[in-house]
Amino acid sequence: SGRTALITGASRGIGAAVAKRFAAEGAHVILAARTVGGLEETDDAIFQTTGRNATLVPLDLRQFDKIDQLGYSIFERFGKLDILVSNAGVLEALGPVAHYDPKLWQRVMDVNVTANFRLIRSFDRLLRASDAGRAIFVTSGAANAPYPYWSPYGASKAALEMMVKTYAMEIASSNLRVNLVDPGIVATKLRMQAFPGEDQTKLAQPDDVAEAFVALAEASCTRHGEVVSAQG
Ligand code: NJP
Repeated sequence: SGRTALITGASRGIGAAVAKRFAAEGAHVILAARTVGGLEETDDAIFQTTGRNATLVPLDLRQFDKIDQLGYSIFERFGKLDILVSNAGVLEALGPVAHYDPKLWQRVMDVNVTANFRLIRSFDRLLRASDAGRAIFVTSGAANAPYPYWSPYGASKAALEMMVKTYAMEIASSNLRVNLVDPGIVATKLRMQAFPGEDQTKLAQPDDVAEAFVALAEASCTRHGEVVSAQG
């Protein structure tokens, strides 16, 4: 409570659920995504339960200089960042590697890998300025097992995991704790894109996986450089 948390991909799905949980725990939440309407929906839900508003940041994470600008504005307003939840991610179309659309490939890499690098680069100092900084990234089982037609997604999450684990080692002596969450299968737009006919009511819902993020953000949490499964 009383902490400031930036959550990317907070316009819907897992990011929206995590933002609501953090706000309910007393954090001031900064919500980033492209879709203004989605950010406003998340903010409305937060206001309903807490009587407080979030800070909304409409932003395309592929515009990397906007990430730097967000870092500057958070520095100017808060002087530090306590919690980063880098949740935004894309799957794009499924298809065989040999025929995959290079534009879509680049989009997946930009959002799932390079934007995360730029977030680390822009927010490292701000997170270390917190007494108990926490950075949480979102990976996938696809980082560790090849699924036919999922190559850019799997490759991007594997790259993300290696980058984040490397970062965790480099900053091990600081107060900042860095981890990844593997959410498992969750009923969201991304999941629906991959499995259009699926009955999403039978799946875990975004609210069900938010607890893992809350646990990793606790000031008492000592986990570092780990991949934590949100569904056990
Ligand atoms: O997906 P979805 P999830 N700039 O599509 C945002 C991982 N995961 O909640 O920009 C800024 O509902 C987008 O916002 P908008 C997955 O890889 C999931 O399932 O408005 N933001 C939206 O808020 C991802 O890392 C499952 O379109 C951008 C959010 O990202 C994380 O969970 C399984 C953006 C995506 O919401 C959340 O995904 C798994 C951009 N350029 C891992 N592009 C699962 N659902 O089963 C996208 O293993 N966003």
